[in-house]
Amino acid sequence: MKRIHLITTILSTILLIGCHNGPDITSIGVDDNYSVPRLQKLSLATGATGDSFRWEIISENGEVTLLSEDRECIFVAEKRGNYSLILTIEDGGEQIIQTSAIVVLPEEVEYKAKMIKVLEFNPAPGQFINDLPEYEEGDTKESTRKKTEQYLLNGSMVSLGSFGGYIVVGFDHTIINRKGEKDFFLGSNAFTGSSECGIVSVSLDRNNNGIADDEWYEIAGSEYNNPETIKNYQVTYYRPEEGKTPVPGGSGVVDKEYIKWIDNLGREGYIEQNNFTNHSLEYWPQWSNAKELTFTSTLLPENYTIKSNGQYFLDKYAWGYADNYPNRDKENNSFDISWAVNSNGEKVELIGIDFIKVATGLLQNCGQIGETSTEFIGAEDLNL
Ligand SMILES: [Ca+2]
Ligand SMILES: [Ca+2]
Ligand SMILES: [Ca+2]
Repeated sequence: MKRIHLITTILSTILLIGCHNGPDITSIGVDDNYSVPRLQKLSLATGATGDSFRWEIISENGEVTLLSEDRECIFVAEKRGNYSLILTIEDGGEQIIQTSAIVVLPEEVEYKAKMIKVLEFNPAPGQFINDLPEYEEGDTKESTRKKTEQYLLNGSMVSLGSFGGYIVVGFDHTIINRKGEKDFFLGSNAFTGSSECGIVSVSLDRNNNGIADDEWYEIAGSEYNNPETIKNYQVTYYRPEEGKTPVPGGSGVVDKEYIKWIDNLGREGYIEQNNFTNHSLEYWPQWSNAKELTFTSTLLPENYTIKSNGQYFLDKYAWGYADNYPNRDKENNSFDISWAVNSNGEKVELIGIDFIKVATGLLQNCGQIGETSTEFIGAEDLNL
């Protein structure tokens, strides 16, 4: 049936090209032939006028997939082979059908399943900032980004600091969204009682410029519709004055009024400073001259309880967060691209993704163990 559809389509194309009453087909802007390596994107757009657009791809075995109903279309294939791309334009009752042949080639250099780059490292203040990665005199934002990348490529961990601090990572190929399957894995240092949940977002490099300047889609995890979850939550942190007088707190808390923050709901508070672990006592990113730092993300409800022995227990959320389950639990650290939603909370079906962002999703102090911060140890494509 699908093959018959293809033949019919090709016949209609020939018929329509022979027809001179329809829209101006010279402005379609789509070629007859393309070739592209597998897991690399082909970005197409038509300049033709029309009331509606429909881009469909037909694989060698006749499987038809709708790619787009806009002027633009992104095609990326997991497997090498021959594909037919059908663009159908309706304009004032007329129909144009353009068929392109796409040859998908094997890659020249074998792809890596693991992330290969850090595009951005922008942590919020926290006890492991300046330690993970380690700050050295003269470091800048850019040298810190490179250092962060090196840490992760060597299998070391980095810390995103308090609420909103984030990292953006990329790959040497597009991660395909396999239907009904999880697509990528994120590593962390979570263990039972130490779930420091990070909000995960994904992005497709639609303009194909290698930069994460495209729309972000949040992975709508188990708490996305929890009424206590706050979307578009914004916090500004204020750099502590040099030589500030500490205000001692409880056990292990050196300064309970260390780094002031104000949120977009009119609330304020402090990140406490502690001496529980052998970390730098500087919480502010030392490579930054900024007097204040503002972060926006989704805020999850506080997840700690205090046990009878006084220890803080940071309970896990069900699914869909980074730094939530121990790394050995591969299933619960794996994410389906189809969980992504747009800024209106509507589900989106992405063909694949190029960038992953992880941001600390909690804002809380936990006594002697200090503020909650998401840690990150790399990302991996599960479909390669
Ligand atoms: Ca999937
Ligand atoms: Ca881009
Ligand atoms: Ca952690």
